[in-house]
Amino acid sequence: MANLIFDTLMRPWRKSENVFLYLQDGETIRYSTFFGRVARYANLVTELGLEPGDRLAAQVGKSPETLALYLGCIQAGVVFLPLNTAYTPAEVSYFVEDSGARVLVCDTTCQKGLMPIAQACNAQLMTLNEDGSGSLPAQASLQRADAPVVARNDDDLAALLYTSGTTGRSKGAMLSHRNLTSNARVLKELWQFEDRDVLMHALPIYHTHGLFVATFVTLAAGGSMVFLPKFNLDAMCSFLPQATSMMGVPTFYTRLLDDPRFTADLTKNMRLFISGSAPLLAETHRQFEDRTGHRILERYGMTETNMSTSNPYDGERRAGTVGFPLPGVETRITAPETGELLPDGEIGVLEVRGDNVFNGYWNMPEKTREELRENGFFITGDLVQKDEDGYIQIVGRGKDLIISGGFNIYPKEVEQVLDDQPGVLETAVVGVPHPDFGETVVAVIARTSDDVVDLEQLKEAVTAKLAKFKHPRKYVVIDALPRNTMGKVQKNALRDEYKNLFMQ
Ligand code: MCA
Ligand code: AMP
Repeated sequence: MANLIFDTLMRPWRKSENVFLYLQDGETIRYSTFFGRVARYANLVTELGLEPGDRLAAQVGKSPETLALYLGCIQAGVVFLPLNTAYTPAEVSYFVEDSGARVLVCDTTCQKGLMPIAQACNAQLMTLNEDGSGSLPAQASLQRADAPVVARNDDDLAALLYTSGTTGRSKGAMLSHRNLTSNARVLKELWQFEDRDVLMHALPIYHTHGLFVATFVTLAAGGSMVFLPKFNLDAMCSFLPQATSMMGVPTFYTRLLDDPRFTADLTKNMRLFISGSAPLLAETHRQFEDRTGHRILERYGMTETNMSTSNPYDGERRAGTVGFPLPGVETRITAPETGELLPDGEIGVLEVRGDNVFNGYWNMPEKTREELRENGFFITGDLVQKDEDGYIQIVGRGKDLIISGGFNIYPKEVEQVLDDQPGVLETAVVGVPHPDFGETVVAVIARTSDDVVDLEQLKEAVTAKLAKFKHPRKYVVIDALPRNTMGKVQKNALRDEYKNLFMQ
C-alpha cells in the first residue's frame, strides 16, 4: 500500500528549493516551504479526529493555505470536498449532510450563517480566510512541519466533487487516487509540461479544472504557478510575460481579447494556451491566433471523468473540436435511445472508459448504474460527432444543462425554486447566448390563470436558495409554455425565441 497522489505528485518535490507559487502581491513560495505547510495541515486534520476516508468540506477562497489544506488532506488520507464560494447556506447544507463531512471549513464572514448547519450535521466548523487568517491556519501553525503519509489503496477516494443533476439533486462524484494521478501524468506528457513551466492559474480551485487539471499537471512536472486569487485582467497582464502556459475557460480568452493591453508582446514567453469546460467559439480561436500567433489547444472533460480528449500538442489544433481521446482513454459513440454503437461520422452520445473514470456517485448506486455501464463505459450525455480525421466535435448536449462562464447550471434546480412561488403555474429555464459568459440563464414563467406574478418575490426566493451564477438574468412571464403534440415543453422553441436577448 502506498499513497499514489503523494508518491507521484508530492514526494518528489518535498525538499525542492524551486518556486512553486508566485503570488499576486509579489511574494513567492518554494516547494519545501509549501510542503511543510501541507504536513502541518495533515497533522491538524488527524488531530481533529478525521480518519482515513472521512470527508472534510471546504467553502473557502483561493489561497496557498487552501491548496495546502487540500494536499494535507491527501497526505492524511482524508477525502477533500471543495465547495463553490458562491453557494448559499441552503446549498451547503445539502452537501455537508449528504457527504457526512465531519469538518466544515468556511470564511469567517460565513461562520454565523453556517453554524446551525454544522451543528445539525454534527460537523466541526473551522475558519480559513483568503488572507491566510482563521482558526484552521492558526491551529495548523502549532503543528509539526513533517507528518506521516497515510497509506491508501489506489481506488480509495481522494476527493468528492458535487455536480448538479438533471433531476435537480446534486451528485457527489467519487474520485480516486488512481483517477487523479493517471490523468495528471497523461496530460503532463501530452502537453509537454516541464519543471521550467510557469502556469498562469486564475481559475477557482473548487472544480476539476483549477484543482486537478491545472494544479496536478503542474505538480506532475514540478513546475510553478502564478497563483491569482481569481481572474483579474490587470494582474494577468502584468504576470503574463513571466508565464509559459495558461489554462482557462472560454470567457478568459474573450475577456483577454477585449483588452487592448493584451498583445503578442505580452505572450512572447508563452508556449501553450489551453481552453476547456465550455465550448470555445471557432471565431475566438481565430481571433486569438491573429492577435498572438498562438493556436489555443482545446480539450474536453467532466467532473466524473477528469479529462477525456485533447487536441494534439504537435499536430493541428482544430478549431471547434476537442481533439482525440487521451492515451489510455477509450471512447465510443452510441445511440441516445438504445445505447447501440454508431458508425463513425454519425452523431451520438460520447461514452468514456479508462483509469480517468470515477468510482461512481456517493450514496447513489442507482444513479451510478444509470450512467456508468457494467463494462466500465461512462455515459457523458454530450452529443458528439467524429470528423473524417478522427477529431471529436461536441455538437450538442443530450442533457438539459447550461454552462455560464464555465459554471454548470441544471435548469431543473432553478425551475423547482420558481415553481414553488405563488402565481406560478410552471416554468422553463433555458440557456441563451451571452457575449461574456457564453450562455446565460433565462426563466420563462407561465402564470396561473388569475394570479399576478410578483417578480421581486421570485427573485428573493432565488437569492435565498441559489448561488448567484445560477440566477436568471431575465424573467419572462407568459400565459402558457409551448408544448409539442406529446405534451413536452419545447425548450428549443424558447431558446430560439430568446436567443438575441443579450447579443447585439
Ligand atoms: C461570476 N458571476 C457569474 C459567473 N461568474 N454569473 C454567471 N456565470 C458565471 N460563471 C456573477 C458574479 O457573481 C457577479 O455578480 C457578476 O456575475 C459579474 O461578475 P464578474 O466580476 O464579471 O465575474 P468574475 O468574478 O470575473 O467571474 C467570471 C469568471 C468566473 C472569471 C468567468 O466565473 C470563473 O472563474 N469561471 C471559471 C469556472 C470554472 O473553473 N469552471 C470549471 C468547472 P454581481 O455583479 O451581480 O454581483 S470544471 C469543468 O467544467 C470540467 C470538468 C472541465 O472540463 O473543466
Ligand atoms: P462538469 O462535469 O460539471 O464540470 O461539466 C462537464 C461538462 O462541461 C461536459 O459534460 C461538457 O458538456 C462541458 N465541457 C467541458 N469541456 C468542454 C469543451 N471543451 N467544449 C464543450 N463543452 C465542454
